[in-house]
Amino acid sequence: MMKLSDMCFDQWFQSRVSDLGKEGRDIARVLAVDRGSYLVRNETREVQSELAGKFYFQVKSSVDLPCVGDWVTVQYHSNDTAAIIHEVFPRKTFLRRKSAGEKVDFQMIAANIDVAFIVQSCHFDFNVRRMDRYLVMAADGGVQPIVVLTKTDLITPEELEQKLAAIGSSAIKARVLALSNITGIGFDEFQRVLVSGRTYCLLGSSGVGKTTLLNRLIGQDAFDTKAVSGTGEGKHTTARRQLIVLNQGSMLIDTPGMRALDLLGVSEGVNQGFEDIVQLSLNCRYANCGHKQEPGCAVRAAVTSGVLTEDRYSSYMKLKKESEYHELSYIDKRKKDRAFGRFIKSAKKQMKD
Ligand SMILES: Nc1nc2c(ncn2[C@@H]2O[C@H](COP(=O)(O)OP(=O)(O)OP(=O)(O)O)[C@@H](O)[C@H]2O)c(=O)[nH]1
Ligand SMILES: [Mg+2]
Ligand SMILES: [Zn+2]
Repeated sequence: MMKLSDMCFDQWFQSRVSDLGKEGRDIARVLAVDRGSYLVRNETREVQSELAGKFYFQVKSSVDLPCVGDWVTVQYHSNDTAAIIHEVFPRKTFLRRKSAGEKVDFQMIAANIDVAFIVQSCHFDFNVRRMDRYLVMAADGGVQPIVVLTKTDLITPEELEQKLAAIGSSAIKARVLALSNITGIGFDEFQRVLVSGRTYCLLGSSGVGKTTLLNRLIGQDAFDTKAVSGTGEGKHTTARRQLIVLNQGSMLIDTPGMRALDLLGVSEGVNQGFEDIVQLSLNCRYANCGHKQEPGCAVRAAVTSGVLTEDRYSSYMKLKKESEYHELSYIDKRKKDRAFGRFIKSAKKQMKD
C-alpha cells in the first residue's frame, strides 16, 4: 500500500482538507484526463472517475476543472471500481498556457508541480528564446524550472560549451543539466535532482527525448518513444499528459511535445499552417517583430538566405494583413466558448436523463 505522502500529498494540502469541509471523504490524485474521464489514484487503487454534477453548474472556465496533478476528493461506487470527483484542492503551483484570442484565457497543463524540466535537444531544437518562454510559463505558476539539454552525444564537447555559454550570457538563471540518453553521460546528475515527495514535469518540443528520459528513470521501456524526422513537426509520440509514480518516491508528468504555436498562445488564426514562420520568428530580436524592416528579423533573414521562399513569406504577410488578426482570433475565441458551452449543456442533459 502506498501512502498519500508517497504521491506528494504534503502539509500544504493536509492543512486545506478542513477548508474543503469534507473530512472523511477520500482523497485522490488525478493521474490522467481523457475526454471527461479522470484516472485518479489513492493509497490502494487507480480508478476511472467522473465529475460530480455541480461542476457543470459552478465552473466558469475550463481552468477550474481538474487537471493532471490535481488533488481531489472522491466518492467511490460500484464496489470501488469507479468514482465521482467532488472537490478540487487549491493548487499549490500550476503550469498553464495562454489560449488563442484577445481575451486572456488559459489552458491548464498540470497542477501541483514542484519542478518543471524544460527539455531541449542539443541537436536541432536548441533555442534560447523558446527556453525563455517556458521559463516565463514556469514562473507564472510558481514552478521551479530546470533546463535539461538532451542528445549531447550528437554534438561535440565544444558545441556543447557554446550552447551552455549562450544560456549563460542570456538572462536565464535556471540550473542547466546536459545529458545523453544514449551514452548515459549526465544521467546520474539528473537522477540526483529527483527528491522524494516532489512532483516533476517534463516540458519541451516533440522528439527531444522526454519519454526516453522517463523510461531510463523507471529502468524499462514502459512508454512509447519514436524517432523523429528533421523538423519533428506533426509527430507527437506521447499523446496525453500522464502522472507517473517513480520508485524514488517522487512523481513525474510526461507531456506531449508542445509546438512553438502552443507556447505563444496563438495556435489558431493566421498562424495556422505557418508553423515554420512562427518557429523562425522566435529568433527575431524583438518579440513583437512585424517581420518587415526590423533589425534582427529572423524571418527576413530566412528569406534572404533562401531557407524561406519569397512566395511563402508574402502569402503569410498578406494573410496577416487581410485577416485583421484580432478579429479572427476573437472569432476563434467565440468558437471555443461555444464548444465549452456545449460541453456544459450536454452534461446537464445527461444528468437530467
Ligand atoms: N541520439 C540521441 N537520441 C535520443 C536521445 N534521447 C532520445 N533520443 C531519441 O529521440 C527520439 C524521440 O524521443 P522521445 O523520447 O520519443 O521524445 P519525446 O520528447 O517524448 O517526444 P513526444 O512524445 O512526441 O513529445 C527517439 O528516437 C529517441 O531514441 C539522446 O540523448 N540522444
Ligand atoms: Mg514522449
Ligand atoms: Zn521578424
